[in-house]
Amino acid sequence: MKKRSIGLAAAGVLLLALTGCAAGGDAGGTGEGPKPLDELVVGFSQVGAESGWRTANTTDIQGAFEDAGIELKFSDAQQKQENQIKAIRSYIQQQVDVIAFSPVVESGWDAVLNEAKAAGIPVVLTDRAVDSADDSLYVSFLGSDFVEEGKKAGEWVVEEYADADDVKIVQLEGTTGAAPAIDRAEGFADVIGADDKFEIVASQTGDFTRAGGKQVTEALLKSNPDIDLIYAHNDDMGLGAIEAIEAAGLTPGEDIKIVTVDAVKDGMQALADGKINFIVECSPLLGEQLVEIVTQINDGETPEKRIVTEETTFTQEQAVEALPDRQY
Ligand code: GYE
Repeated sequence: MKKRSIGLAAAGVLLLALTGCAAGGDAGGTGEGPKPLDELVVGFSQVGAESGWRTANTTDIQGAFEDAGIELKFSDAQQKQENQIKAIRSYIQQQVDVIAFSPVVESGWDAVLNEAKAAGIPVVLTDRAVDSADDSLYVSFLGSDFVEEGKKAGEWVVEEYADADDVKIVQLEGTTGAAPAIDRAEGFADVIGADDKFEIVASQTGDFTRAGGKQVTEALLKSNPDIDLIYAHNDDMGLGAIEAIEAAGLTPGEDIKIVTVDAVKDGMQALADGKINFIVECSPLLGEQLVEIVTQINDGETPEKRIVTEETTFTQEQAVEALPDRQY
């Protein structure tokens, strides 16, 4: 009898050691072995509702978790980093199984991510990157290659203006400090920088919003009436620019050409209508892949560190064709 209880105790210690090891050893383990999906809880901190892309992204993520039968706690940070930090801290306090978030800006996450790590809660980055030097602070980063998107926009511009001698460009930047704003500017500059006939005469943030794009374009048209092209880091700012161009008595898509990124429905409609000239796609449909990452973590597997979203580009003709089947 005595012998047997010692045996059980030893087995218990062994089990504790094993599960303890899983929890501490890799940030990807929930530490307790797989839970039934309906017992899993994921906390998601969204950037805000600044654009059509963001709304589609939220709908897709919420839908995917509902379909999978996994509870998703959701909070909208209204484009403020402090709100995201608060949300993440509250998810840590609630001891959720996984935290996912789309960081509004790249910098300033180390402290809160270290708190999540210390609590043994794996973190998944969706859509946007952080610039932390310590990549053990997150398990996986799921999203687009924004530098590549900027390059695709630049390549179209180089081809479109192959015969021009002098091209004046206005850039409408996304949220200052956000990965897609930094990277889309970089990729674009890399490509057009090869030829000095391209000049970015002004570059200002419109915060990824329609109102921001409109306001900045209105002001910039006054100081730069002879611009040839607007490169907007997302469709919404391009749509705002269209309003400003029309209000100035000019024809968007002709007098001033427009290139954007995203390819959400309103953007695609404007492209099909000839008001935008080219769109680089950025897919907001990350929900299913995020569910898969969460499931892998729950199963004790290690998800891929970087998962790049597949995307294409659209000309005006391609937009006319694609529009009827566009989901978002
Ligand atoms: O392009 C823009 C949104 O982070 C990829 O954020 C996302 C960007 C998207 O507001 O419309």
